[in-house]
Amino acid sequence: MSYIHQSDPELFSILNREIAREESTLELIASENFTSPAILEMAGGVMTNKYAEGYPGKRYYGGCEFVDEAEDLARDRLKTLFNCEYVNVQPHSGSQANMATLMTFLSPGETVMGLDLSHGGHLTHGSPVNFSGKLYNFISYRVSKQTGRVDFDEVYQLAKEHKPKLIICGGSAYPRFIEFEQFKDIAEKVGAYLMADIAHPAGLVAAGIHPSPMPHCDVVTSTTHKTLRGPRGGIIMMGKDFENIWGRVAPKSGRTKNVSELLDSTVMPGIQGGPLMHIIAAKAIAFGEALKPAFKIYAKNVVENAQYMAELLLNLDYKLVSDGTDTHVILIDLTNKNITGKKAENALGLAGITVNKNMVPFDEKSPFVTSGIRVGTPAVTTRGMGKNEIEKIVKWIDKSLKSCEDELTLQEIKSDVATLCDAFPIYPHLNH
Ligand code: DSN
Repeated sequence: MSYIHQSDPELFSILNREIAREESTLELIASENFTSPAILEMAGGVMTNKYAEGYPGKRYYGGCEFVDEAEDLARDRLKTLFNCEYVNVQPHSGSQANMATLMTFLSPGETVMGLDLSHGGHLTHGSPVNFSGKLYNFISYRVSKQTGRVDFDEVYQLAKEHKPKLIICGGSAYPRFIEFEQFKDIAEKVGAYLMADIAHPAGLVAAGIHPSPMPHCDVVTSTTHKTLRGPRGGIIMMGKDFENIWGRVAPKSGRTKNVSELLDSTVMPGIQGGPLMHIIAAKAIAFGEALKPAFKIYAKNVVENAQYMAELLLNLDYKLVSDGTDTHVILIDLTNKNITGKKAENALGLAGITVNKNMVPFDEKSPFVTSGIRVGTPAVTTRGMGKNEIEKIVKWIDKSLKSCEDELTLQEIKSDVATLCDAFPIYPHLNH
């Protein structure tokens, strides 16, 4: 008998409807995934009760001996996973990880470069409605209209002109490998720090399928819940010789700190208080899972599924930004199909296929309408789906978009989707 059922039937019903939704629909949002039952259990466990401001061995509260062990394990595993020497596993989210990093390396008003949100970047890479765009002087670079890939001529021109103190590479809707080496070359030429946000491909990096940022970037941030398949959260990492950049990050006042101490103190007490110890322990489980050989196979399957999906979509005359993908992300420009991203998201939702509308580079529509949708394969691959299922999914996507006004057809597809999903259960132990 569920405790929630007994104490709060209203929330029990909501929870069960969400379980049923996740089980019976196809999750194609590129940033979502399904954690293992072990991660779910830890994230819902008693460590949520513990206050542990500070870091292992240096807390402001008593009773931290066991959460210290969990955080130490998370840190050690993360260092092994990404081959890095500094990690901070406390950021509550990717945005917090980015905020702490920007606040460590920059003073308000300083110049930074990041990929334009409408070209695949992220809110925290300088959007004017976000803290990043409000606190810093962000200069956005874009992708090339011809290739859909970062326009490095433009990046270099802008970097020479604006002399940023830091350049961010990475984003949320960039289907190709992040070109760390090319960014490093430009950052070095203009004397900028290089920060990579690998929130999207982190699991692929961990598995060695995507190049690693560590040899090229001064600092790396990520989330833990996308391709990395952990609980919802953020992390910050630095590679091997990070203390060499100390001196360039001197705080304006206060006692001298090296860059790792500065990053730690920007996370806590700078922007956060008590860490989410249940989530940090769940991150430790996720990093342990990602270190196992099975995770490499999973990550390889994610990319193979995405590349097969891209090939099938191209055969059906869908226009893909950059003409394909190296990763788990496909960005579909629907302009030639005469349907907006908003309408496509709605139609696919009615057919049991969850995606998000997304701006495409040089989009003429607003972010609330958009000309595209972003799809991704991490979640369906976690369910065990492969090429056969990808073929069905692409046919359903195409049929749904062609029948976007025909509710009956969308209902029929939804029922076929549910039948397929039944054969690939996610959490058989959960009631719904
Ligand atoms: N919202 C995330 C995504 O969907 O990619 C990025 O933070």
